[in-house]
Amino acid sequence: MRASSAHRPSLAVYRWSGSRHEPRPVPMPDLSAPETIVAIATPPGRGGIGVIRLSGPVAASIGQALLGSLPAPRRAALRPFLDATGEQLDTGLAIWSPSPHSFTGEDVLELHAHGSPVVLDLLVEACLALGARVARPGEFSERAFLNDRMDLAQAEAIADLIDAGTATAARAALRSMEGEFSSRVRSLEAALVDLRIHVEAAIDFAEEEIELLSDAGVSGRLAILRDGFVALLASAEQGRLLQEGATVVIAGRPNAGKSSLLNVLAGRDAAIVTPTPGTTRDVLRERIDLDGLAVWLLDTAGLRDSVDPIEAEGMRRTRHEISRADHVLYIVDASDANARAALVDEVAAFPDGAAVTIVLNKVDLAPVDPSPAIAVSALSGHGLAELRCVIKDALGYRTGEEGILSARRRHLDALHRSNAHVAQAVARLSTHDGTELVAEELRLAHEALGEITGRTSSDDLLGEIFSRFCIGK
Ligand SMILES: Nc1nc2c(ncn2[C@@H]2O[C@H](COP(=O)(O)OP(=O)(O)OP(=O)(O)O)[C@@H](O)[C@H]2O)c(=O)[nH]1
Ligand SMILES: [Mg+2]
Repeated sequence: MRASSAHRPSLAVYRWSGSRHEPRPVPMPDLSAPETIVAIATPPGRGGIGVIRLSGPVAASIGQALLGSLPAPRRAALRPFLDATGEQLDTGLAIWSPSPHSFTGEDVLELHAHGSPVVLDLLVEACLALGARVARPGEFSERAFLNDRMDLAQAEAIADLIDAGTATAARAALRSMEGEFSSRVRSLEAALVDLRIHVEAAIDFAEEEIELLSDAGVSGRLAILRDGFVALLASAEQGRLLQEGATVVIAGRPNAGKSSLLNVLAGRDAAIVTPTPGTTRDVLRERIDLDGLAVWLLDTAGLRDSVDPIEAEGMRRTRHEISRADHVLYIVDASDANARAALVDEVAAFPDGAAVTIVLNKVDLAPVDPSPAIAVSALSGHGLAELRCVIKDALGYRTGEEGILSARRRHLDALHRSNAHVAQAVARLSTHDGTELVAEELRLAHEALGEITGRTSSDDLLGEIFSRFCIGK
């Protein structure tokens, strides 16, 4: 078991005494034991069912008090749910999962009550009165990680599955949650460990150092390792894109057809469309599923010289969104010769590094040579399938790939750092820079990889990761 984060003992623990109206306080037996935590695991609001989750050493005594007796392990049992004084609050299913075969690895009790916020709050209060405390966000998953029930990347994948914006993103998160991403990281780690053993051994036999390294085929194995990094980085980049989604801003002059394009791509009448230039003032967001990738499309106020303060504020917001978008579609009215002529200067005024695709709209009115832009008609639907492909390409999203795994920026960062250390090891080996330096690079590469699964992660990082989970997870 890993060292767990700080645990404060609860002030009083109540154990069901047998009398229906007098909970009897009993001293807490083991102050060093983790606290028992409780949370409502289902979303706020009314629903058919609401689930309470309890985990920790006094979950058993709380269960006995609330249910009269504990059900058989891992079997759903229909029970009356009582409060701390023995009064019945509800009837529902109880599932008792004693340690270590539970989600957290601790004793876990789940109560499936009716989804009434009042009843669920009363049940939580009863658990608090009986010695539990309210769980922090992500604390159940944190305990599962600390108790070796899953590694860090798997725990993160649970949060990603819950947050998934498309079915493809959910499937990718599931694969990572089941450990596919971690096992690919571990196989790179295993190859690194193997190499480290040979390199460290060569240091111990300094006279035969060079022969030992070439006998073990160290440089060939380093090359194979680097291929492994390239392949995993490519998968992880796709996984990150799927997990995070992307933001695409639709910008251009007033009346170019930006709102019409948003509506047709979103498949609903989200934005107001009129023939009057300057219709859109606020930024409007619609989420679309682009072959499995969740994309936020932003419709914006048209850009032009204007002294109207409302329009000026709208344009300020447009520029702000352009500056932080993953991609910009710059819409031009193809039937407006002035707009086409001004295009180059307008795009040149974009912030440095902004990725822009020029989209000539209204080609139903004026057939144009689209090169190097793309020609569409929001009205007739011409060119829209191609536009979707252009957006996917621009975002670097490849469809049709089997086995995409979910991943996060933090994973990519660790992979890049580890890969850079391996590259350094290769360089030092080829220049006979000293086997110690090669060994050190490999050690650093190994350490960076370990951050992904949590083998080498600081408490600060863990706190940061789990605090972003939802309550009850
Ligand atoms: N013929 C034709 N008309 C279009 C097309 N796209 C948009 N329009 C028309 O152009 C006018 C302006 O469309 P909007 O979608 O409101 O344009 P916008 O760029 O959002 O305009 P602002 O919000 O004012 O900046 C409307 O009358 C639309 O019906 C198109 O592809 N072909
Ligand atoms: Mg508009």
